[in-house]
Amino acid sequence: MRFFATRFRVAEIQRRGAPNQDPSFSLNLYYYWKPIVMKTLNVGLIGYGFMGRTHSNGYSQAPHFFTNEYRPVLKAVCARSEDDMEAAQAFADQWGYESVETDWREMIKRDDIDIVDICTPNHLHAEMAIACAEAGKMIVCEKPLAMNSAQGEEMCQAVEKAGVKNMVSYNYRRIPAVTLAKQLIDEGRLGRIFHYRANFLQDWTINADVPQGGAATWRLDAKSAGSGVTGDLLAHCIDTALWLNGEILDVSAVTETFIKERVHSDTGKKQPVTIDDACNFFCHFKNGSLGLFESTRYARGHKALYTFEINGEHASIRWDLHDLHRLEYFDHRDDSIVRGWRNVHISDGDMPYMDHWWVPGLNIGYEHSFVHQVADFLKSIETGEAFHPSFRDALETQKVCDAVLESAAERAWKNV
Ligand code: NAI
Ligand code: SOE
Repeated sequence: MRFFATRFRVAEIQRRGAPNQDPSFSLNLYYYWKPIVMKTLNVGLIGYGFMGRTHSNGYSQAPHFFTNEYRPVLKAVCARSEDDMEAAQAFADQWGYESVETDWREMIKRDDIDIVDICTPNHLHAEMAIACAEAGKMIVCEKPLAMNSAQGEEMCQAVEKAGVKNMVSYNYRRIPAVTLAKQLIDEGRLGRIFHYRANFLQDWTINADVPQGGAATWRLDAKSAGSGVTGDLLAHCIDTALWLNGEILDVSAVTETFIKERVHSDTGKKQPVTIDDACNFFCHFKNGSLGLFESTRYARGHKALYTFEINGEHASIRWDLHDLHRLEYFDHRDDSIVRGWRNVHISDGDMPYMDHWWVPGLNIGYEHSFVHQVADFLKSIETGEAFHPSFRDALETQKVCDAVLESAAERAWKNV
């Protein structure tokens, strides 16, 4: 335990400038300091690839910007085996991990590990998470939760039986503009919702020479990924949709695998491709609205175009990951001559998370969603409140993914 100083901004000035002042002239400079007791929580990371980096950055940055009783300590990072020990050590040196393990089973036995963070390919999530729950560790798990919902259910039961805190990294919820969309919907500004439209478009698998399987392209092999764009990309859209617009009742989907055979990295031979390259689906939400979702890795020119639009009786909102600090908003109740779509720049101190960052007008980006995720997780440990999305929440997304894949396979509507 040690004492740390934390900063508090003088409430009114922190948000929109001093009272009775032009809100565009915001100072955001006034702090006072208050000592609080800090406790440490030791993190053990499995998987030091793309997500291993974003999560490590989240743990490092969160205590700089958010006040929590708990401070994460980067205790251990785990290699796949002795073979990649050197790479894991280099990662540990770069990100400040205190130690390196070569077997995740050994790492989770350690008494000095409190949180295990699973950033490995999808087929490893269940085995690792269930073992962590049995070892009494808190768990951060990357999305999608599991390979399918039966496996996801086992994971939920394991964490619930062990009573361990758990979260799934659906980080897009924690981009301030997306969090603001949630706030606007919950305030009833949109009124009755009629349409939810989302897509996630990429183009990195168009080349038929891209192999499947192996360390770099495990996403193209259903054995390690579970599915293609459905679990990899649409899972994000579904998580956001369930959060913003509620339960999905049924789905009608179509999938396509454009390139039927690819060389497998493990065998060096051409093998049938087992994943969906593209997936479109319609759905009914419980609130009566209709949903339309599209995802592909064959949309030339799009690298990670995640967009959604929601149309309500009174207002509509629209968001685009490529312009993530903006939320577009149209309010039918504005009958002035300058009515129209507003393009709201999410940077002011009274917008979600933004009072923790720089000064009004200055953007934050993708990496900050992971910082927010860590900060909110630590806060939920401190307060004892539930964290969302938990494994149980992520299981709902998994069930929709399963129904989508079944619907496409059977060319029929499927209940979730
Ligand atoms: P990656 O391929 O960059 O990294 C995977 C890591 O897992 C590598 O360090 C590899 O060495 C390690 N690994 C593989 N087998 C292992 C084993 N048996 N024991 C220990 N380590 C092992 O993959 P990436 O992109 O980081 O994806 C990891 C997970 O994160 C996936 O579930 C993926 O769906 C998810 N993801 C989520 C994103 C998000 O937006 N929240 C973005 C990208 C990925
Ligand atoms: C795939 O390219 C990928 O990295 C997904 O795995 C992520 O979940 C998504 O956020 C971005 O794209």
